[in-house]
Parts: sequence; structure tokens; C-alpha cells
Amino acid sequence: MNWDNIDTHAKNWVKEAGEKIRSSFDKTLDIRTKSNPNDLVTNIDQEIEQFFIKKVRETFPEHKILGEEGFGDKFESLDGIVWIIDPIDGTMNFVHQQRNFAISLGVYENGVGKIGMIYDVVHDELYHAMSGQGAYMNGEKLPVSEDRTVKEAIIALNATWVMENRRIDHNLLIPLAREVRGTRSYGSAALELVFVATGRLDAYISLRLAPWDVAGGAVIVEELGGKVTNMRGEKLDFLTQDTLLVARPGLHETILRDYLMNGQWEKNSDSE
Ligand code: 2AM
Ligand code: CA
Repeated sequence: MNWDNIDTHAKNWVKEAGEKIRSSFDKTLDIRTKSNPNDLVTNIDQEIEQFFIKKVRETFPEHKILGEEGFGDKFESLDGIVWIIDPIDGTMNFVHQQRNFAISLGVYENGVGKIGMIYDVVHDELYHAMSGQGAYMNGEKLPVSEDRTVKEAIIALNATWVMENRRIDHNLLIPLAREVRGTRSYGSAALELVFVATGRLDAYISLRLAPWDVAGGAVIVEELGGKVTNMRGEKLDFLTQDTLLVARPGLHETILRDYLMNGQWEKNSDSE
């Protein structure tokens, strides 16, 4: 498999898609809702996903595509080469703020991450890793992640998970939120993952993410030695929705052991 060739194409397409998104800022968006009134999708999310699907199918007809907007293939396993794409991660930010969103792309072989790309379109910052070859931001090599104490950590955590919610007892994360140096919430899992990779954040926790929110960023975080699991400490399968715990090495084990009951916390009984 010529991974350099796949990587070069992926990078060109991500840049081209970013240009399309930037030029959409002067046009009127067609905004619709999906599962609930806050679950937004625009014509741009759909057009960008279709752009990637067309490019991948023309160039690599044997590869498969898993995309948020559902124009790709249907999956029971991640056998073969699979492109996992979120055309716009952080759609609510895209609609309301025209910033704090990213294109997220992961290329996996038999379930193993090979290429990760997160493109912060507004800042023209491309985060990129090929497994085993280091991680880069706009071509500049990123340093490996080192441990940090909980007291000195900034964690990304949405307020949803410390209010009563359907997924966990909201008391679970309160001690962690209290003891860290600070909490943040950016509203784009892809950016939160690369912020952990670059050390702007030390950890990121979410109770509800889909494979396309995480697949690209996970390759970048892991390439720099960071840890990516669900909140039980298990490997992600990139086929189903799951929880997420991403952190610097060491800090990941500490959070899991001291704040997440070694992964043995209970789900709320009425969670989906
Ligand atoms: P999205 O913008 O691509 O939908 C912050 O809310 C993060 O969670 C974003 O990365 C967002 O991705 C994702 N997200 C929001 N609602 C979700 C849902 N119902 N299932 C999975 N991921 C979701
Ligand atoms: Ca999306």
C-alpha cells in the first residue's frame, strides 16, 4: 500500500474542502435540524462530505467511506481501508460563530489508524500525522506529550456532563472539575483532540461521540504518545457511539483510576 500517495491526496482534498468552506461564508446557509432542534446540519456539511466521497471513489475505488452525513458506505466491520470523515466537526459553531470548527479525516486499515488530519479552516492550521512518522502542524513537527498532574491540568469538559443528564450520574465528574486548574469547552471534538495533542489542553472527556468526531484526531494524539480510550479505559471500535477520555500519558491513567472508578462507573438506567 502506498500510504504516501494516499496521504498526498488526502492533504490536497482537505485543503480544497477548506477553501470551499471559507468561500461559503459570504453565501446564505441552508440550515436544517436532524435528531433534535440543536442538532444542526447545513448544505455545506453535505456538499463537503459528497466532495470527499467523489474524490475517494474516483481515485481509490477499493476504499470505503464512513461519513457523518451518511452519503458513504454501510459498515459492519472496519476491514480494508476506510476513510472516516466529518466534513464539519462543530457544526453549531460553524453556523453561529464561523469559527471553532474543523474538517476531521482519519484513514484506517483493518481498524488501525494510519493517517489523521484535522484542518482548522479559519486559522488555516492543518494538524497531520501518519502512524509512525510523527505529527505536524502546517509542516512543523509537534513535540511528544508528557505527563502533567491533575492540579496543573486544563481539561475540556462540556457543562452537560456535570448537570443531570441521561448518560451518567452527574456527580461523577464534579471532583475532577473542582480539582483541575481549569475547564474549557470548545464544541468541536476534533479540535479538542488536537489541542490535547499540542498541549493546549491536557485532557478531554465526552460522554457522547461518534466515530467521525474522533477518528482523525485519535491518530494525531496517539502518534505523540497521548492516550485515547472510552471512559472505561477500553479501546474505541470506531463503529459505534462511545464515551471518550483523551489525555497526556500518565494523566490518562490518573483520571481513570482516581476519578472514573477504574472505568467501573454506572450508566444511568434510561441512557440510550
Ligand atoms: P458535530 O458538530 O460534527 O456534530 C461537541 O458537541 C462535539 O460533539 C462536536 O464534535 C459534535 O460534532 C459532537 N456531537 C454533537 N452532538 C452529537 C451526537 N448526538 N452524537 C455524537 N457526537 C455529537
Ligand atoms: Ca459534523
